[in-house]
Amino acid sequence: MGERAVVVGLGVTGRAVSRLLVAEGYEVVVTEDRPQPDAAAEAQELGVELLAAPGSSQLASVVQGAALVVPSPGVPAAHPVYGTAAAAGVSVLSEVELAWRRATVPMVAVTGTNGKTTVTTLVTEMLNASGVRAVAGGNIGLPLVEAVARDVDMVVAEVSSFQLQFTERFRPSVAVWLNFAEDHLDWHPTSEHYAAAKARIWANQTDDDLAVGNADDPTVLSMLAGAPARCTTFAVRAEADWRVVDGALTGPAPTGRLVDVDALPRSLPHDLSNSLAAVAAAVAAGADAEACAKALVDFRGLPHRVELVGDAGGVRFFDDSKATTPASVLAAVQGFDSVVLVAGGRNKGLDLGVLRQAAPRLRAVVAIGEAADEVAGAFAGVAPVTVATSMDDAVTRARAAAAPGDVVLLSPGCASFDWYRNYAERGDDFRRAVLEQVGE
Ligand code: UMA
Ligand code: ADP
Repeated sequence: MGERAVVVGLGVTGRAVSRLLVAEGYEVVVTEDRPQPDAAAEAQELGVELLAAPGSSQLASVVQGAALVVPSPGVPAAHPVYGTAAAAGVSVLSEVELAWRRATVPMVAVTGTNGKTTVTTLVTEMLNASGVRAVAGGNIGLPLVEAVARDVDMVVAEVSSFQLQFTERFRPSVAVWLNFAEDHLDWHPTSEHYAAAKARIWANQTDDDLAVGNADDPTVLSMLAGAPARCTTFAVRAEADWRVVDGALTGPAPTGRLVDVDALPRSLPHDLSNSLAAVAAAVAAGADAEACAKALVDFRGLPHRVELVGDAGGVRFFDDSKATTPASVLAAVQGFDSVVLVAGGRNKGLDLGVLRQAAPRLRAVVAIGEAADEVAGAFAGVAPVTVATSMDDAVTRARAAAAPGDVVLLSPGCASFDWYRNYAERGDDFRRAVLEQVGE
């Protein structure tokens, strides 16, 4: 028998890591705190031992003597496995670290509180349009250990704080940190802990690598000052290497003027910020400027991110279900003059009070889910709020409040797990309710 590896969680990551480690000869034990009915059969198929809902002594005995522990991204900092591994002197490594150690091609990595999937997608499209065969992996859906096994020239990795937390040598050639806002306080004990995890994206880089940071964001900028790699900045407001000059996205020489803002399909401040970040990273990774400009002009956005799903009676309906932080809600609301906002869900431990800043653009608010009272509290005295008991009810109430010219925006600022399995299901349900009420 080979060395023992303990994988925590039998989700997308746990399954991919199990397959890799079994193929490499490890004896793999998967612990799963909330086993699904088919977990045992799945474990058998993977060739791993399943430890369902282990108690602390069971956990200690399986971790003791193991070569490594690989937690799934959703396993919070307070989980007993971390203390158990530390006590037993066993290293804890994330899937991102395992993937990095096996990668044979350079990696571009993208982190940030908001915009990761969008920028990862853009960078991948820019590289492919330039003839560099790139694949997007990581938090975007394709596990990174699978992405690095593909026959490509480059891997573009979307990495969350959870995945960066347990890296040791992870060293992307180009590493982008988009922005920082309060998030995931159900996982990280403090905001500082969350920022420190994100900063690990730059920690092991050297002079041969490039760190790309947002000069509009004070947290990112201060961390960039300590990054060991060469640095480049992008910004919409501040001075930066990549910025908007005379109405065009512009890079430092030799790139120069890239594309007119007017030619972009959407140009909210956060769209410009994401576009500049993507082009800065893609050019550094070998993309050509013309292909980058074309990728930006052709980009039609991703589902559930300020996506138009209905238009009737002068009212447009947008699905922004992927907005699970107050910062992303504020970014979306900025794009419209008069909004009926549908917000709420399961709060990730964040201060929803900051949503109040959106009030000047809001006609009304429909609060949903477990956090409905918190949402209502945030807008008390500054915008009319009603509480809905279902998505159908929310759409009915939003339509009643909206006037012609308004936008009804589902931008929850919260996770979806109170009513749904994930944000995509929530967005789909919103679209269904809209189309049922207003017609196709
Ligand atoms: N589990 C335990 N104990 C725990 C916590 C979880 O046993 O304390 C088990 C769960 O019961 C479940 C498994 O672990 O069976 C789930 O693991 P997971 O929640 O880490 O999810 P995966 O299925 O492995 O998916 C993860 C990412 N999930 C999270 O980061 C929470 C996916 O990002 C990612 O696409 C996938 O790996 C492939 O890399 C999703 C996400 O919501 C889309 N990400 C967050 C976001 O985008 O905001 C960060
Ligand atoms: P992530 O992968 O980091 O969750 P996404 O690209 O999926 O990011 O977008 C998530 C949400 O954040 C969407 O609602 C989107 O409109 C919003 N968003 C995207 N980029 C930014 C940004 N730079 N700043 C603030 N919000 C953003």
